[in-house]
Amino acid sequence: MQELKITMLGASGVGKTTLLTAMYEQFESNIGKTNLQLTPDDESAAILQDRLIELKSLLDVFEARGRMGIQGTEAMAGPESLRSFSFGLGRKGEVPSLNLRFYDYPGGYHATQAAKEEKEFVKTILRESTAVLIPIDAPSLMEKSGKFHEKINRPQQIKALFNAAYQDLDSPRLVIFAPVKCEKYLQNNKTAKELLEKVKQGYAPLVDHFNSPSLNPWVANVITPVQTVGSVIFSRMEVDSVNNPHFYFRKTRHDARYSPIDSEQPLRYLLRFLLKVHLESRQWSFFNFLRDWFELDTHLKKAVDEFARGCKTNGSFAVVKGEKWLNI
Ligand SMILES: Nc1nc2c(ncn2[C@@H]2O[C@H](COP(=O)(O)OP(=O)(O)OP(=O)(O)O)[C@@H](O)[C@H]2O)c(=O)[nH]1
Ligand SMILES: [Mg+2]
Repeated sequence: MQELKITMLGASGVGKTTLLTAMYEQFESNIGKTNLQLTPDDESAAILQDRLIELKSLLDVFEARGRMGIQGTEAMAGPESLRSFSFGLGRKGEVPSLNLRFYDYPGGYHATQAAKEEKEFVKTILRESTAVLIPIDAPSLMEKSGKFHEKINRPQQIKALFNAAYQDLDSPRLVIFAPVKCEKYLQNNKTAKELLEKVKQGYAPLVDHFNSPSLNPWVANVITPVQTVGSVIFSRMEVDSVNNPHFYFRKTRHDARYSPIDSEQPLRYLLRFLLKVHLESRQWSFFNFLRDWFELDTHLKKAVDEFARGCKTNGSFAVVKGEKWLNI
């Protein structure tokens, strides 16, 4: 089966694994309403299901501690042993015809002190991925005038990675900024717009880089906030004696349940992008698989089109650049 790679990109603790888990959970309920079907392989399902149980149970113990904690991602035997998560995508009731492989690595891999092979690993998957999903810790960006944005989200490290990985690009790529832990800011339109502006400001050097002559033709960049928990909102930040921020959250209600919102939006944008790339019908070897995928099955193409038309563009959602790769 043809395969497409997607990488989660971000510093340790920003929420890569939590976002992937929320996406997994919502694929079922949301994509299920369409004529598409996304089926995880057994091992991916087992691991994500464990993360999901962990997330849900954390919500129960949450009130006592005011914060949640799921395990950081680890690869015991080095990058090569790292798990990826695979989902078959196809028409409902049919054998999946395309494989989406998500890479979720430990954020420490691109920290200054990371081993060379770890840094190389991230660079390679970044280069090979059709789409990149960057979870952004929203409170760091929004609270105390964004004072902790650099420290928590590491935008400069991310820019350096793109610098190294996106050289001599000759086909399109999709970069998705996904603010998470953002429930508080999406309660009204004013703060939602503010979040949008802060994301643009906080990643302006990276977007400038995407606008450079060699990358500008190829990079599409969107912002899709995802409420990965839904029922937990930021309440306050404390800064300790060594200037490390600690974030405290609260449940919206005592009996609030895990209820992620918009976690299928990145996938809608990805499919929209794939459809558009296909419609351009230029011959990029990187996208050869699309021809078979779409052309052999017009019903699938229609289903993708319908799903892709559900991309949100209001509030904090926006296409930052590369609109031409998303106009369908
Ligand atoms: N309140 C709240 N906490 C979150 C949210 N997303 C993640 N967290 C918490 O933030 C912490 C880090 O999340 P992870 O998903 O493990 O982060 P990661 O980017 O995978 O981190 P590494 O695996 O170390 O690279 C966990 O303790 C989560 O429970 C969110 O949307 N809301
Ligand atoms: Mg992780």
